Amino acid sequence: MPRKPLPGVASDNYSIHSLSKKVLITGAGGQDGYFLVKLLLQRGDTVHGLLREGSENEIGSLKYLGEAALARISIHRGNITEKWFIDELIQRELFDQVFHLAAQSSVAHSIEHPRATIDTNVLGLTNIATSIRDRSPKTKLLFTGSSEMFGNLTDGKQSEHTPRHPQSPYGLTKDFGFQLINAYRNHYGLWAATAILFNHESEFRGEQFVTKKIIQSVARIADGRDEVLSLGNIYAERDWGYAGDYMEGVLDVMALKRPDDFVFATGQLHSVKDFVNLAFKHAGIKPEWNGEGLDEIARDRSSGKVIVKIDERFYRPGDIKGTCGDASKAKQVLAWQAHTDLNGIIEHMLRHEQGLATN
Ligand code: GDR
Repeated sequence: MPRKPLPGVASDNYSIHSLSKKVLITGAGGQDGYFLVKLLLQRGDTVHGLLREGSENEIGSLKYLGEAALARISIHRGNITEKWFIDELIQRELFDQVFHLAAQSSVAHSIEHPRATIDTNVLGLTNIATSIRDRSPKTKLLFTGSSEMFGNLTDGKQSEHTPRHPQSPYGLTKDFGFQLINAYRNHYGLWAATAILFNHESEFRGEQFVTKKIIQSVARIADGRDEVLSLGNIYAERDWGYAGDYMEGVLDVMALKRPDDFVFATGQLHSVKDFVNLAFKHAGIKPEWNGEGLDEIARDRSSGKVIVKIDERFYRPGDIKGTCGDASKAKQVLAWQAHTDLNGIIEHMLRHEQGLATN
């Protein structure tokens, strides 16, 4: 299917996606992989997915695509930290486009395991970019960066020009990636771009992230089960968007003739507590909050049961207090916008969770 012409894009920097492309998605089994693979298959591309070695029967979120779609994907298994493996794959397949999504993506995990995070995120990207440079220089490379590279929100929203002050090992690896992509673009002429993604959620979100954790508990509480949702800093604020919207933006970046970096965000700031309240509201439960700090709790107003408590173990050293993105460049150049607001995100997530429970 040909891509829509984009109203805001200067025509000399936009290539109509009329010919089928041969595309590799690393980390295809994750949340973002699901949406990206779906969009690429709809476009008629030849899709290759790279999944982590060692989980041979696991295809992650791809299982939700269904049999017919799955039959159209070529799955490769391997480790992005193995240079020989990446070299061989890139040289043999000569992809038109590589979307590098594979990463250790949990900030909390990166604090506990900085070395493993650096291995996967830094070595992995370096291997892929260097293999493309040396063995398939016409391949376009898109790296999914992160708002974590900015660190805390100071004044104004964070854009492509905001100074970067990463706080976590994960944020440092994403800052490294952003700079490496720039260096390879400027020094070696590679088509290489970073999509700087703010928090993006969906029904396929991993359980280690706060939104999924909240939705799973809310669904169980709504189902009448005895459950208390334990959280860390509920006053942390994030700019939460819908992963499906962000992957559409990522495709728009890849369609540009000249590479460039773009922020994808909603520009709306909400606290973890706001998310909790909204999720309960969607499930028909009214939380009543009392107490402060580690003693803060929420009770179900109708049953009186404690449904939320604070647990020190979920606090992070150096947590980012707030991030909020300015996606006006993506709006202007790519005619991109986030269609799904926080209510829409919660609806998608809760419906999926409640559906799983009844299956
Ligand atoms: P984040 O996402 O670190 O922003 O990174 P996460 O959902 O893990 O945390 C968001 C905020 O919630 C607070 N929080 C908790 N977080 C978790 N996971 N579990 C809890 O119990 C809890 N209680 C409070 C956190 O302290 C934090 O402030 C995400 C990832 O997707 C990255 O890969 C991505 O790059 C960035 O978003 C943009």
